[in-house]
Amino acid sequence: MNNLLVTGGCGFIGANFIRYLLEESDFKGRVINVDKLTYAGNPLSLTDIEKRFGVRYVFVKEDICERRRMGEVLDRYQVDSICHFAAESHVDRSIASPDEFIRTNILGTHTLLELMRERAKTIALFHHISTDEVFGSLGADGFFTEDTPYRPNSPYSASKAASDHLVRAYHETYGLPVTISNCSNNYGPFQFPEKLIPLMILNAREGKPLPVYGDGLNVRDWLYVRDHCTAIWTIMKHGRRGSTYNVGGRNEMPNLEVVQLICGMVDELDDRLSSGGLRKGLIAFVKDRPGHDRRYAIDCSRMESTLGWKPEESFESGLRKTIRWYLENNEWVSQVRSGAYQAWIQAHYG
Ligand code: NAD
Ligand code: TDX
Repeated sequence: MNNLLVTGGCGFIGANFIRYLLEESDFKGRVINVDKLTYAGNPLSLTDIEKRFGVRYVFVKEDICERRRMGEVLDRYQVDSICHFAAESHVDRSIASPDEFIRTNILGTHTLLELMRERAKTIALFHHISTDEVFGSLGADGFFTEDTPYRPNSPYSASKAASDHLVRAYHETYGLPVTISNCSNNYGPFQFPEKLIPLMILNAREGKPLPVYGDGLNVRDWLYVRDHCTAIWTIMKHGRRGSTYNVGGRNEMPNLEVVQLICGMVDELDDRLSSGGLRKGLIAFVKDRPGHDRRYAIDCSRMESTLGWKPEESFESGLRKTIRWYLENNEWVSQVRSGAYQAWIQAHYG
């Protein structure tokens, strides 16, 4: 892997992955980051990387659905491996307007696979980043394994499921060297504050209401983003081509408990509210998300037993690091919350 194309590298996980690759891993090559810079893409997440890593980091603003121009990028930079993050990623947005999810997540992935098929001799790996949401919702017991049948419930998860199927099919039909990972909910630095954890941290800091959907008892498994990055790199290096791997944090928790933990930590790390009250008084139960999956839980024993990977961060330590990061990075926060995000919030929530 000398010239690695990372799609969606200005998003949350992609930016963390590029940082991990260049700053911490044994990767010695060049990263070519292709990102369309939607509302969720923020080059500010990588400005220091651009300065510090010079020729080892290239940024190209491009849409993965643009087949001709993406082909030129692959050829110009002699891309020999691909790690594919680019996607529309927020479930609530997919419910409000699914079109871009179908376009980027399905057609965009298909475009990349076709370009790789044309360059089968030069591109040695396509790693596809997917989600546990493709498996649908669990009851009180059990875990998703790599063999759990797909049963996506939102336009987002249906679009990710379709992309997973395409990647697998291109391996079976054309023999393309692919790997797929399905991971649980990530959290950590650089996450756009529409997702539960950063939204709650920032609202709590600012004394704004903390909107908990439904009864707050929906369960998610939380994976610290750096643990996800080590898992991806391990799969890319050692994963069996044609295989899928479930990646989870072994940190299941109901949403309400997550929000209460955040309230307690923000009370501890930041000044008290001007009213002197505790942040958990800001919790507000709001109308539930349509089709809201009740519980996700990942069995990541394939990662552990065949690749020797396991998550390092506990939820308590990861959450504390994440809260500190959001409290200390005001410039990033104010930039990503301006413009398009605000316009969407206004249009969506009134
Ligand atoms: P994100 O929304 O933060 O970032 C997505 C990035 O993709 C943005 O930088 C955006 O500009 C870019 N992008 C969108 N459309 C594009 C297009 N047409 N062409 C080029 N770039 C485009 O998402 P994330 O949370 O970093 O998620 C990354 C991947 O991981 C996604 O595939 C997502 O489905 C998957 N995933 C995320 C989570 C999570 O908890 N965040 C969990 C499981 C799987
Ligand atoms: O304001 C909120 N209140 C609330 O109760 C928000 C934004 C969310 N929630 C709930 C809904 C979910 O049960 O919190 C849980 C987490 O919600 P999100 O952060 O929107 O994540 P989720 O829908 O679980 O999906 C995430 O994990 C899997 C990512 O957004 C996906 O890209 C990924 O595939």
